[in-house]
Amino acid sequence: MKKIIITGITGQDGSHMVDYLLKNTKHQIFGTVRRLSTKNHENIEHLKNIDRFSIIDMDLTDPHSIRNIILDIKPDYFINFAAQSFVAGSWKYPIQTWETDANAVLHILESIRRFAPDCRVYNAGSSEEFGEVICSPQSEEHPLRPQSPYGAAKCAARHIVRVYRESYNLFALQGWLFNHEGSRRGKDFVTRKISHSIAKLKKALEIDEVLSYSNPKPELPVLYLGNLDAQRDWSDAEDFMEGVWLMLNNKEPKEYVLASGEMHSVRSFLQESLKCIGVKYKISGEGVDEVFSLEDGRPIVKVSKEFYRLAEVDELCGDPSLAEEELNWKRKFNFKQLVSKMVKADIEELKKT
Ligand code: NAP
Ligand code: F7E
Repeated sequence: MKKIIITGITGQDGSHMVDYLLKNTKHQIFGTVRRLSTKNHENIEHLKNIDRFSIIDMDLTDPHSIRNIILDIKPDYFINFAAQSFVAGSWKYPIQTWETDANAVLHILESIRRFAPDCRVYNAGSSEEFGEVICSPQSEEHPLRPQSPYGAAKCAARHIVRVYRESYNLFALQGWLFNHEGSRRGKDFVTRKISHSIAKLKKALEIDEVLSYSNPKPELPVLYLGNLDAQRDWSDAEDFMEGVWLMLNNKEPKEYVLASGEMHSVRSFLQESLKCIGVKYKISGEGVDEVFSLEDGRPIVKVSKEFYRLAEVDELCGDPSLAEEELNWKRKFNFKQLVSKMVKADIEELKKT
């Protein structure tokens, strides 16, 4: 039985990776969490009392805690999903972003080199490393031109992973993953922010119908968003876990792009979500004055400057053809299926409250 350490299991990818590996391998899995004042274990609640799975403590900002888990467990695989992953937050917390997304990767590599040199290491890379792109779609050959402290930290991690791979012959790699989403996504990220708000709107409209006699009609919850014209290459998070595992079990430590190859705007994600609940709306105004309202005039979506970025990456669109050809990696969900899956999951979640 091999031993796998996965960091960041309270987050989206870490929790899905635990599920994927429990289902598709017989290995022993150790998932790391850090201490928070208030526990946030919703994504791993279902994993209690599973023999092959244990939770261990590790904080990326404490090199001793990284060293100790590697020394104690001597893993065969180390999958590092833990990070300060919110791009917008990386301007507010640049040092913390650098500590967790760049420096911690060096601490991981140093401990792996010394205490578990045969371990296969995956570090989570990002399309944000391509940043201000020079051509589209972006393949593995595209230069690194990050536009945020987050993107720059992921680039630094990429370089140190390569240096350790080449200097010490480690099986260490960092895939380029474009945006991937789902019902375990944090609610600050735009897709989940939308799907959760649309589910809340549906619930409010159901109550509204019961109170149809009330005059004036009650206000509805308003969703505030930033740049509606921003575009991303969005996929389903569960589809990507298989791609990461295929990279880790390849014959050589080669780095691949995982993406859908399609771009969609925040506006189209929003409109597709509204379609899922069958609500009729009209749009007025432009830019920061744009408003989505019901036919009776009540606003449901407004734009706020608060959610605009200091620098936007305009044209991230990945080319997954190398991963499809060489790893035989396939996606199951397209854009419309992803939106519908997320909105449905949030509607179900709200029914429980
Ligand atoms: P996520 O949901 O934000 O999860 C991040 C995880 O990192 C959480 O479990 C968090 O723990 C943990 N973490 C943060 N700071 C830590 C620290 N100092 N010590 C230990 N753990 C810490 O992110 P995700 O979407 O799953 O992404 C996984 C990885 O892929 C990240 O490295 C991200 O940058 C990268 N990535 C994601 C995407 C995407 O579209 N999802 C695309 C490209 C790359 P807490 O719960 O305690 O905060
Ligand atoms: O923003 C626009 C915003 O925060 C997507 C992380 O997983 O993927 C993720 O980073 C777009 C941006 O994700 C709002 O300006 C508009 O253009 O959901 P996001 P992200 O920045 O793409 C990459 C690949 C990672 O590596 C990261 O870890 O949506 N946008 N209005 C908004 N964004 C947010 N958050 N909130 C808004 O209200």
